[in-house]
Amino acid sequence: MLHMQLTVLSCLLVLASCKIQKQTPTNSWRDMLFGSKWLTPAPRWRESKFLPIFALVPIGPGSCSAPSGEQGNCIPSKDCVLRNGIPAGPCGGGYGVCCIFLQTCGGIIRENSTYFVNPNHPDVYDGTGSCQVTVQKLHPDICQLRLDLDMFSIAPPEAANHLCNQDQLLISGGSPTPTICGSSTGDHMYIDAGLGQSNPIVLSVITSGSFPRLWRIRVTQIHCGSISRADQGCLQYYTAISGRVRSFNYNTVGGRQLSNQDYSICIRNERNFCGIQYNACPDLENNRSRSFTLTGNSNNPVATMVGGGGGMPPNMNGCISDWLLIGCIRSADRIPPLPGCEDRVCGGTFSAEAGMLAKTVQSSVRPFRLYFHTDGVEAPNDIDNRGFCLDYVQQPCTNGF
Ligand SMILES: *[C@@H]1O[C@H](CO)[C@@H](O)[C@H](O)[C@H]1NC(C)=O
Ligand SMILES: *[C@@H]1O[C@H](CO)[C@@H](O)[C@H](O)[C@H]1NC(C)=O
Ligand SMILES: [Ca+2]
Repeated sequence: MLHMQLTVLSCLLVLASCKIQKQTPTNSWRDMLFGSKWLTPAPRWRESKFLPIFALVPIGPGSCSAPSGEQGNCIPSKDCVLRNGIPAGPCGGGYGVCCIFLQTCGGIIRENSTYFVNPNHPDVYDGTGSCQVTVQKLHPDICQLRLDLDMFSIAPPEAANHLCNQDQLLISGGSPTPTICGSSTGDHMYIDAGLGQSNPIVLSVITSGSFPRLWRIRVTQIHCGSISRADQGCLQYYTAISGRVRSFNYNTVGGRQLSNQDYSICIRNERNFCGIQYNACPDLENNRSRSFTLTGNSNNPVATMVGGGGGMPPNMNGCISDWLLIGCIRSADRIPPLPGCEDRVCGGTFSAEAGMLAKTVQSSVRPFRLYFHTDGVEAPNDIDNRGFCLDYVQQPCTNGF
Protein backbone atom coordinates (compact mmCIF):
# COMPACT_ATOMS: atom_id res chain seq x y z
CA MET A 1 0.00 0.00 0.00
CA LEU A 2 2.76 2.39 0.97
CA HIS A 3 4.63 1.35 -2.12
CA MET A 4 1.62 2.10 -4.29
CA GLN A 5 1.23 5.48 -2.69
CA LEU A 6 4.85 6.26 -3.30
CA THR A 7 4.54 5.25 -6.91
CA VAL A 8 1.56 7.45 -7.43
CA LEU A 9 3.20 10.31 -5.61
CA SER A 10 6.36 10.07 -7.59
CA CYS A 11 4.37 9.94 -10.83
CA LEU A 12 2.66 13.04 -9.68
CA LEU A 13 6.01 14.61 -9.03
CA VAL A 14 7.44 13.63 -12.34
CA LEU A 15 4.53 14.98 -14.25
CA ALA A 16 4.39 18.10 -12.19
CA SER A 17 8.08 18.80 -12.51
CA CYS A 18 8.06 18.13 -16.24
CA LYS A 19 5.24 20.53 -16.62
CA ILE A 20 7.05 23.09 -14.51
CA GLN A 21 10.22 22.61 -16.48
CA LYS A 22 8.47 23.62 -19.63
CA GLN A 23 7.33 26.86 -18.10
CA THR A 24 10.21 27.76 -15.83
CA PRO A 25 13.19 25.57 -16.45
CA THR A 26 15.07 26.81 -13.38
CA ASN A 27 12.29 26.01 -10.95
CA SER A 28 13.53 23.60 -8.30
CA TRP A 29 12.11 20.10 -8.22
CA ARG A 30 12.43 20.42 -4.47
CA ASP A 31 9.54 22.80 -4.39
CA MET A 32 7.49 20.14 -6.01
CA LEU A 33 8.62 17.48 -3.59
CA PHE A 34 8.64 19.30 -0.31
CA GLY A 35 6.78 22.53 -0.86
CA SER A 36 3.15 23.07 -0.11
CA LYS A 37 2.31 21.78 -3.59
CA TRP A 38 3.07 18.34 -2.18
CA LEU A 39 -0.42 18.21 -0.84
CA THR A 40 -2.15 19.45 -3.97
CA PRO A 41 -5.21 17.24 -4.26
CA ALA A 42 -5.73 17.55 -8.02
CA PRO A 43 -5.15 14.21 -9.80
CA ARG A 44 -2.51 15.59 -12.16
CA TRP A 45 -1.02 12.21 -12.82
CA ARG A 46 -3.69 11.72 -15.41
CA GLU A 47 -2.11 14.37 -17.57
CA SER A 48 0.02 11.87 -19.38
CA LYS A 49 0.64 14.31 -22.22
CA PHE A 50 3.44 15.72 -20.09
CA LEU A 51 5.37 12.45 -20.04
CA PRO A 52 8.72 13.18 -21.62
CA ILE A 53 9.82 10.67 -24.23
CA PHE A 54 13.57 10.66 -23.84
CA ALA A 55 14.21 6.96 -23.86
CA LEU A 56 14.53 6.44 -27.60
CA VAL A 57 18.22 5.65 -27.37
CA PRO A 58 19.58 3.21 -24.82
CA ILE A 59 21.67 5.02 -22.24
CA GLY A 60 24.50 3.44 -20.34
CA PRO A 61 24.48 3.95 -16.61
CA GLY A 62 26.46 6.96 -15.52
CA SER A 63 26.41 9.31 -12.62
CA CYS A 64 25.24 12.87 -12.91
CA SER A 65 24.70 15.81 -10.61
CA ALA A 66 21.34 17.36 -9.90
CA PRO A 67 21.22 21.17 -9.75
CA SER A 68 20.52 20.82 -6.04
CA GLY A 69 23.82 19.00 -5.48
CA GLU A 70 22.73 15.37 -5.20
CA GLN A 71 24.42 12.68 -7.23
CA GLY A 72 22.06 10.78 -9.45
CA ASN A 73 22.06 8.15 -12.15
CA CYS A 74 21.59 9.17 -15.75
CA ILE A 75 18.87 6.77 -16.86
CA PRO A 76 15.88 6.79 -19.18
CA SER A 77 13.07 8.84 -17.77
CA LYS A 78 10.60 5.98 -17.66
CA ASP A 79 13.03 3.86 -15.62
CA CYS A 80 13.42 6.69 -13.16
CA VAL A 81 9.65 6.82 -12.68
CA LEU A 82 9.33 3.06 -12.37
CA ARG A 83 12.03 2.95 -9.73
CA ASN A 84 10.44 5.74 -7.66
CA GLY A 85 13.24 8.14 -8.45
CA ILE A 86 12.97 11.85 -8.87
CA PRO A 87 13.94 13.28 -12.25
CA ALA A 88 16.21 16.26 -11.66
CA GLY A 89 16.88 17.64 -15.09
CA PRO A 90 18.11 16.17 -18.35
CA CYS A 91 21.47 14.45 -18.75
CA GLY A 92 23.34 12.41 -21.34
CA GLY A 93 22.74 15.04 -23.98
CA GLY A 94 19.02 15.14 -23.23
CA TYR A 95 18.33 11.45 -23.75
CA GLY A 96 17.95 10.65 -20.06
CA VAL A 97 17.14 12.24 -16.77
CA CYS A 98 19.39 12.68 -13.81
CA CYS A 99 17.43 10.42 -11.53
CA ILE A 100 17.94 10.88 -7.83
CA PHE A 101 16.64 8.72 -5.04
CA LEU A 102 15.49 10.18 -1.73
CA GLN A 103 13.98 8.49 1.27
CA THR A 104 12.84 9.89 4.56
CA CYS A 105 11.15 8.51 7.70
CA GLY A 106 9.70 5.05 7.11
CA GLY A 107 11.40 4.63 3.74
CA ILE A 108 13.16 1.60 2.33
CA ILE A 109 16.36 2.11 0.37
CA ARG A 110 16.49 -0.17 -2.64
CA GLU A 111 18.70 1.85 -4.98
CA ASN A 112 22.40 2.56 -4.88
CA SER A 113 23.28 6.09 -3.92
CA THR A 114 20.00 6.91 -2.21
CA TYR A 115 19.82 9.89 0.11
CA PHE A 116 18.31 9.66 3.57
CA VAL A 117 16.95 13.16 4.18
CA ASN A 118 15.08 14.87 6.99
CA PRO A 119 11.35 15.47 6.58
CA ASN A 120 10.82 18.90 4.90
CA HIS A 121 14.27 18.68 3.32
CA PRO A 122 15.84 20.97 2.11
CA ASP A 123 14.13 22.98 4.83
CA VAL A 124 14.82 22.21 8.45
CA TYR A 125 12.88 19.75 10.53
CA ASP A 126 11.91 20.54 14.10
CA GLY A 127 9.94 17.44 14.98
CA THR A 128 10.61 14.79 17.58
CA GLY A 129 10.54 11.03 17.48
CA SER A 130 12.43 8.41 15.54
CA CYS A 131 12.95 8.82 11.83
CA GLN A 132 14.35 5.70 10.25
CA VAL A 133 15.11 4.17 6.90
CA THR A 134 15.89 0.55 6.15
CA VAL A 135 18.65 -0.26 3.70
CA GLN A 136 18.19 -3.39 1.63
CA LYS A 137 21.17 -4.85 -0.13
CA LEU A 138 20.96 -4.54 -3.89
CA HIS A 139 22.72 -7.87 -4.16
CA PRO A 140 23.99 -10.55 -1.74
CA ASP A 141 27.49 -9.55 -2.84
CA ILE A 142 27.31 -6.19 -1.04
CA CYS A 143 29.72 -6.10 1.90
CA GLN A 144 29.72 -2.48 2.98
CA LEU A 145 27.75 0.71 3.00
CA ARG A 146 29.36 4.08 2.83
CA LEU A 147 27.43 6.93 4.43
CA ASP A 148 28.36 10.41 3.30
CA LEU A 149 27.05 13.06 5.65
CA ASP A 150 26.48 15.62 2.89
CA MET A 151 24.57 17.72 5.36
CA PHE A 152 24.31 16.78 8.97
CA SER A 153 23.19 19.02 11.76
CA ILE A 154 21.12 17.70 14.64
CA ALA A 155 21.04 18.86 18.27
CA PRO A 156 24.51 18.96 19.91
CA PRO A 157 25.60 16.89 22.90
CA GLU A 158 24.87 18.35 26.33
CA ALA A 159 27.51 20.70 27.76
CA ALA A 160 28.69 18.90 30.89
CA ASN A 161 29.63 15.42 29.67
CA HIS A 162 29.14 15.76 25.92
CA LEU A 163 26.59 12.97 25.76
CA CYS A 164 24.15 12.77 22.83
CA ASN A 165 21.12 13.00 25.10
CA GLN A 166 18.86 15.05 22.88
CA ASP A 167 19.43 13.81 19.33
CA GLN A 168 21.28 10.81 17.94
CA LEU A 169 22.18 9.12 14.70
CA LEU A 170 21.97 5.38 15.35
CA ILE A 171 22.94 2.64 12.94
CA SER A 172 21.82 -0.89 13.65
CA GLY A 173 22.15 -4.21 11.86
CA GLY A 174 25.74 -3.71 10.70
CA SER A 175 29.10 -3.44 12.40
CA PRO A 176 29.00 -1.37 15.61
CA THR A 177 29.23 2.36 15.01
CA PRO A 178 29.54 5.18 17.50
CA THR A 179 26.43 7.20 18.23
CA ILE A 180 26.89 10.72 16.99
CA CYS A 181 25.07 14.04 17.25
CA GLY A 182 25.72 17.73 16.58
CA SER A 183 27.18 18.86 13.26
CA SER A 184 29.31 16.63 11.05
CA THR A 185 28.73 17.86 7.53
CA GLY A 186 31.35 16.40 5.20
CA ASP A 187 32.20 13.40 7.38
CA HIS A 188 31.64 9.80 6.37
CA MET A 189 31.28 6.29 7.82
CA TYR A 190 31.65 2.78 6.49
CA ILE A 191 29.33 0.12 7.82
CA ASP A 192 30.12 -3.54 7.46
CA ALA A 193 27.02 -5.16 6.01
CA GLY A 194 27.94 -8.81 6.58
CA LEU A 195 27.87 -11.55 3.97
CA GLY A 196 24.89 -12.68 1.93
CA GLN A 197 21.32 -11.52 2.41
CA SER A 198 21.79 -10.72 6.07
CA ASN A 199 19.64 -8.48 8.21
CA PRO A 200 18.94 -5.08 6.76
CA ILE A 201 20.76 -2.08 8.16
CA VAL A 202 18.60 0.57 9.76
CA LEU A 203 19.59 4.21 9.97
CA SER A 204 17.70 6.17 12.61
CA VAL A 205 17.75 9.78 13.63
CA ILE A 206 16.22 10.08 17.06
CA THR A 207 15.18 13.56 18.07
CA SER A 208 13.79 15.20 21.15
CA GLY A 209 13.22 18.84 21.99
CA SER A 210 13.28 21.73 19.60
CA PHE A 211 16.14 22.18 17.12
CA PRO A 212 16.34 23.16 13.44
CA ARG A 213 17.64 19.83 12.13
CA LEU A 214 18.92 19.18 8.67
CA TRP A 215 20.37 16.01 7.23
CA ARG A 216 21.11 14.52 3.84
CA ILE A 217 23.04 11.27 4.05
CA ARG A 218 24.08 9.50 0.88
CA VAL A 219 24.06 5.72 1.16
CA THR A 220 26.37 3.94 -1.29
CA GLN A 221 26.45 0.16 -1.54
CA ILE A 222 29.87 -1.41 -2.04
CA HIS A 223 30.54 -4.79 -3.64
CA CYS A 224 32.68 -7.24 -1.71
CA GLY A 225 35.28 -7.20 -4.46
CA SER A 226 35.23 -3.46 -5.08
CA ILE A 227 38.44 -1.46 -4.95
CA SER A 228 36.53 1.18 -3.03
CA ARG A 229 35.87 -1.22 -0.19
CA ALA A 230 37.36 0.00 3.09
CA ASP A 231 39.66 -2.22 5.13
CA GLN A 232 37.89 -4.39 7.67
CA GLY A 233 36.87 -2.58 10.84
CA CYS A 234 37.57 0.95 9.62
CA LEU A 235 34.75 3.35 10.41
CA GLN A 236 36.47 5.96 8.27
CA TYR A 237 38.72 5.27 5.31
CA TYR A 238 40.88 7.70 3.36
CA THR A 239 42.60 6.97 0.09
CA ALA A 240 44.84 9.89 -0.75
CA ILE A 241 48.48 10.75 -0.16
CA SER A 242 47.41 13.71 1.92
CA GLY A 243 44.19 14.64 3.62
CA ARG A 244 42.42 15.66 6.77
CA VAL A 245 40.93 13.54 9.54
CA ARG A 246 38.80 14.86 12.34
CA SER A 247 36.44 13.77 15.08
CA PHE A 248 32.67 13.97 14.71
CA ASN A 249 31.06 17.26 15.71
CA TYR A 250 34.49 18.93 15.43
CA ASN A 251 34.40 22.69 15.31
CA THR A 252 36.98 24.99 16.91
CA VAL A 253 34.38 27.49 18.09
CA GLY A 254 31.39 25.67 19.51
CA GLY A 255 32.06 22.00 18.75
CA ARG A 256 32.07 19.47 21.57
CA GLN A 257 34.12 16.31 21.41
CA LEU A 258 31.61 13.47 21.60
CA SER A 259 31.74 11.07 24.52
CA ASN A 260 31.60 7.27 24.24
CA GLN A 261 33.48 7.00 20.96
CA ASP A 262 35.59 3.98 20.05
CA TYR A 263 36.53 3.56 16.43
CA SER A 264 39.33 3.55 13.91
CA ILE A 265 40.23 5.81 11.05
CA CYS A 266 42.25 4.13 8.33
CA ILE A 267 44.42 5.65 5.67
CA ARG A 268 45.28 3.48 2.69
CA ASN A 269 49.00 3.02 2.33
CA GLU A 270 49.63 4.35 -1.16
CA ARG A 271 52.22 2.63 -3.32
CA ASN A 272 55.82 3.73 -2.65
CA PHE A 273 54.88 5.42 0.62
CA CYS A 274 56.26 3.98 3.83
CA GLY A 275 55.47 6.46 6.57
CA ILE A 276 53.03 9.16 7.53
CA GLN A 277 53.17 12.53 9.22
CA TYR A 278 50.42 14.33 11.11
CA ASN A 279 49.98 17.97 12.08
CA ALA A 280 47.19 19.66 13.99
CA CYS A 281 45.00 21.55 11.49
CA PRO A 282 45.35 25.33 11.40
CA ASP A 283 42.78 26.97 13.65
CA LEU A 284 41.71 30.17 11.97
CA GLU A 285 39.13 31.06 14.60
CA ASN A 286 41.09 31.20 17.84
CA ASN A 287 44.28 32.92 18.91
CA ARG A 288 45.39 29.73 20.59
CA SER A 289 44.70 26.62 18.57
CA ARG A 290 41.85 24.37 19.69
CA SER A 291 42.31 21.90 16.87
CA PHE A 292 43.62 19.23 19.23
CA THR A 293 41.79 19.48 22.54
CA LEU A 294 41.05 16.02 23.92
CA THR A 295 41.41 16.43 27.68
CA GLY A 296 41.87 19.17 30.28
CA ASN A 297 40.27 22.60 30.38
CA SER A 298 40.54 23.82 26.79
CA ASN A 299 39.94 27.42 27.88
CA ASN A 300 43.49 27.37 29.24
CA PRO A 301 46.68 26.19 27.58
CA VAL A 302 46.99 22.42 28.13
CA ALA A 303 50.17 20.44 27.46
CA THR A 304 50.47 17.29 25.40
CA MET A 305 50.07 14.13 27.39
CA VAL A 306 51.31 10.78 26.13
CA GLY A 307 51.12 7.15 27.14
CA GLY A 308 48.58 5.00 28.89
CA GLY A 309 49.40 6.13 32.43
CA GLY A 310 51.07 3.54 34.63
CA GLY A 311 50.58 4.83 38.15
CA MET A 312 47.69 4.70 40.53
CA PRO A 313 45.48 7.72 41.23
CA PRO A 314 46.31 10.49 41.76
CA ASN A 315 49.71 9.91 40.15
CA MET A 316 48.54 8.43 36.92
CA ASN A 317 49.81 10.79 34.29
CA GLY A 318 48.91 9.85 30.78
CA CYS A 319 45.88 9.31 28.61
CA ILE A 320 43.41 7.16 30.44
CA SER A 321 40.03 8.74 29.69
CA ASP A 322 40.04 10.17 26.17
CA TRP A 323 42.82 9.54 23.66
CA LEU A 324 43.96 9.16 20.12
CA LEU A 325 46.19 6.19 19.45
CA ILE A 326 48.63 6.12 16.54
CA GLY A 327 51.23 3.36 16.40
CA CYS A 328 54.71 4.40 17.57
CA ILE A 329 54.69 8.16 17.01
CA ARG A 330 57.74 10.40 17.25
CA SER A 331 58.29 14.09 16.71
CA ALA A 332 59.54 14.65 13.18
CA ASP A 333 61.94 17.44 14.11
CA ARG A 334 64.31 15.27 16.14
CA ILE A 335 67.37 14.27 14.13
CA PRO A 336 68.34 11.61 14.88
CA PRO A 337 64.89 10.56 16.06
CA LEU A 338 64.37 9.79 19.72
CA PRO A 339 64.81 6.08 20.40
CA GLY A 340 61.48 5.73 22.17
CA CYS A 341 58.04 6.31 20.74
CA GLU A 342 54.52 6.78 22.05
CA ASP A 343 51.12 5.45 21.11
CA ARG A 344 48.44 7.30 23.02
CA VAL A 345 48.21 11.06 22.89
CA CYS A 346 45.79 13.45 24.59
CA GLY A 347 45.78 16.83 26.35
CA GLY A 348 45.45 20.12 24.53
CA THR A 349 48.54 20.29 22.30
CA PHE A 350 49.35 17.86 19.47
CA SER A 351 52.81 16.36 19.72
CA ALA A 352 54.48 13.01 20.37
CA GLU A 353 56.17 14.27 23.54
CA ALA A 354 54.88 15.92 26.68
CA GLY A 355 55.06 19.71 26.43
CA MET A 356 53.40 22.90 25.31
CA LEU A 357 54.80 22.93 21.76
CA ALA A 358 52.70 21.57 18.92
CA LYS A 359 54.83 19.37 16.64
CA THR A 360 54.73 17.38 13.46
CA VAL A 361 54.38 13.74 14.42
CA GLN A 362 55.45 10.79 12.33
CA SER A 363 54.86 7.06 12.29
CA SER A 364 55.90 4.20 10.05
CA VAL A 365 53.61 1.59 11.54
CA ARG A 366 51.47 0.09 8.81
CA PRO A 367 48.61 -0.04 8.05
CA PHE A 368 48.16 3.65 8.83
CA ARG A 369 45.46 3.86 11.48
CA LEU A 370 44.25 6.11 14.23
CA TYR A 371 42.10 4.80 17.06
CA PHE A 372 39.92 7.27 18.88
CA HIS A 373 38.52 6.57 22.31
CA THR A 374 36.50 8.74 24.66
CA ASP A 375 34.79 7.74 27.88
CA GLY A 376 31.42 8.98 29.12
CA VAL A 377 32.68 11.74 31.39
CA GLU A 378 33.98 15.28 30.81
CA ALA A 379 33.17 17.56 33.74
CA PRO A 380 34.78 18.68 35.97
CA ASN A 381 38.30 18.01 34.61
CA ASP A 382 37.61 18.20 30.89
CA ILE A 383 35.98 21.42 29.76
CA ASP A 384 35.14 22.66 26.27
CA ASN A 385 37.16 19.95 24.53
CA ARG A 386 36.63 20.30 20.78
CA GLY A 387 38.10 16.98 19.63
CA PHE A 388 40.77 16.74 16.97
CA CYS A 389 41.53 17.74 13.43
CA LEU A 390 44.77 16.51 11.87
CA ASP A 391 46.28 16.96 8.44
CA TYR A 392 48.20 13.91 7.24
CA VAL A 393 50.81 13.47 4.52
CA GLN A 394 52.19 10.08 3.54
CA GLN A 395 55.99 9.93 3.29
CA PRO A 396 57.87 8.32 0.40
CA CYS A 397 59.90 5.20 1.19
CA THR A 398 63.12 7.02 0.34
CA ASN A 399 62.50 9.71 2.95
CA GLY A 400 64.14 7.91 5.85
CA PHE A 401 61.21 5.53 6.38
C1 LIG B 1 27.08 2.25 -6.24
O1 LIG B 1 27.54 3.46 -6.80
C2 LIG B 1 28.92 3.68 -6.69
C3 LIG B 1 29.25 5.02 -7.31
O2 LIG B 1 28.35 5.97 -6.98
C4 LIG B 1 29.71 2.58 -7.35
O3 LIG B 1 31.09 2.76 -7.15
C5 LIG B 1 29.28 1.24 -6.77
O4 LIG B 1 29.92 0.20 -7.46
C6 LIG B 1 27.77 1.08 -6.90
N1 LIG B 1 27.38 -0.13 -6.23
C7 LIG B 1 26.68 -1.07 -6.82
C8 LIG B 1 26.35 -2.25 -6.00
O5 LIG B 1 26.34 -1.01 -8.00
C1 LIG C 1 42.57 37.28 20.05
O1 LIG C 1 43.43 38.15 20.75
C2 LIG C 1 43.06 39.52 20.63
C3 LIG C 1 44.11 40.37 21.32
O2 LIG C 1 44.41 39.88 22.59
C4 LIG C 1 41.66 39.73 21.23
O3 LIG C 1 41.25 41.05 21.11
C5 LIG C 1 40.67 38.82 20.48
O4 LIG C 1 39.39 38.91 21.07
C6 LIG C 1 41.13 37.38 20.52
N1 LIG C 1 40.27 36.58 19.67
C7 LIG C 1 39.72 35.44 20.05
C8 LIG C 1 38.87 34.74 19.07
O5 LIG C 1 39.90 34.97 21.15
CA1 LIG D 1 35.90 12.19 28.40
